[in-house]
Amino acid sequence: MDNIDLRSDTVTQPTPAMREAMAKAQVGDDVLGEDPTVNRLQEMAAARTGKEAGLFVASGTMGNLCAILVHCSRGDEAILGAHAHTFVFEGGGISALGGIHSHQVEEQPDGSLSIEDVESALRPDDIHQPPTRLIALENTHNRCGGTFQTPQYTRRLAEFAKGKGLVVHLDGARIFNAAVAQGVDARELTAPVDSVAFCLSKGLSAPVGSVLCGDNEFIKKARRIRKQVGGGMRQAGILAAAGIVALETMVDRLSEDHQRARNLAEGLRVINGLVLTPDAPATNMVFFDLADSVTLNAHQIAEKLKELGVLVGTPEDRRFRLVTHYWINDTGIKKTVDAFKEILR
Ligand code: TLP
Repeated sequence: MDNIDLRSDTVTQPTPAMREAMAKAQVGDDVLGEDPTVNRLQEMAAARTGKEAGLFVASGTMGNLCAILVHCSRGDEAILGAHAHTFVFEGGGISALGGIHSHQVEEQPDGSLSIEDVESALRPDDIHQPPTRLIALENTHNRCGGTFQTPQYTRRLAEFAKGKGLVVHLDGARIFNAAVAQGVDARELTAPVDSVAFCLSKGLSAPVGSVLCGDNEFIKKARRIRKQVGGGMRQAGILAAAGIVALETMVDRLSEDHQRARNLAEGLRVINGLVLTPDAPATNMVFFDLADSVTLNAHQIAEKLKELGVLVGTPEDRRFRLVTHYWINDTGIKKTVDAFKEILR
């Protein structure tokens, strides 16, 4: 029996259509800019984000790293959410490789950074302090619960940043989840910012890769940095081909994952011992906690779930994260709820 794997949408396997496109992909040396499939994916990505150009990178982490290294010099300060993926889960790459100082601002419940909080984090023109250069957003916001921010907020924040001479980078790993959940075009969430990195290998199910998008000048510099960090790939069209199928066929269906996440939350909410917030999940992530009355911790419960064929994420000792995606169907949702019921009964 195949496991029901809700640990992340990163576990998604390529679809048969992707495998076919990969097998047939026309390729060339992408370091020389000669891979027609990579070039096509980059053009599509730029069009879908309302940017001049795109750059295919190996991962979301590499996309964020290249972007922030382009925007900031050594000693500059980047304002990041205190729970931002770039701050918590990217190995401190911007500091290790770019000497970039980071300044944390606590997120609002929807994952946004309030403009007031950002304003009070700005550094004065004082030789003792690192100069503020960049604000990074994350949409959807992973650790805030897969929450999304609106086009209106994104525009306001970007206008504020512009007025202060700052740039905005968006970690849009799941930007299409954010767009589909709100019924807006992704461009409305990406056009206001200076750069955006989105992932092909999460809910869109491609096996590898992200695309970093921005203006021509930015992408030219990002290409150089991608090479410096060892991300210049050669016949990468094999991978980009799956990314094209992902963009063409996997975006609109994300609403199915969001519906299943709501169904999953509904099923889990009524189980004694699990504590879910009253709000329905915003996109494809369901976070919840264990009630004090439960003696097992989340890791022990995860082990028992595994024996029943259900894999879940345990970001904290008493906290779970379950992520729906293309390979999770209604039966999987039901089996997951039943497995929790059996363990907690
Ligand atoms: N997130 C992964 C893990 O690293 C936690 C996951 O399972 O959710 N930005 C955001 C918002 C992300 O959630 C992730 C991956 C990344 C960037 C990094 O992407 P990759 O893994 O491609 O480097």
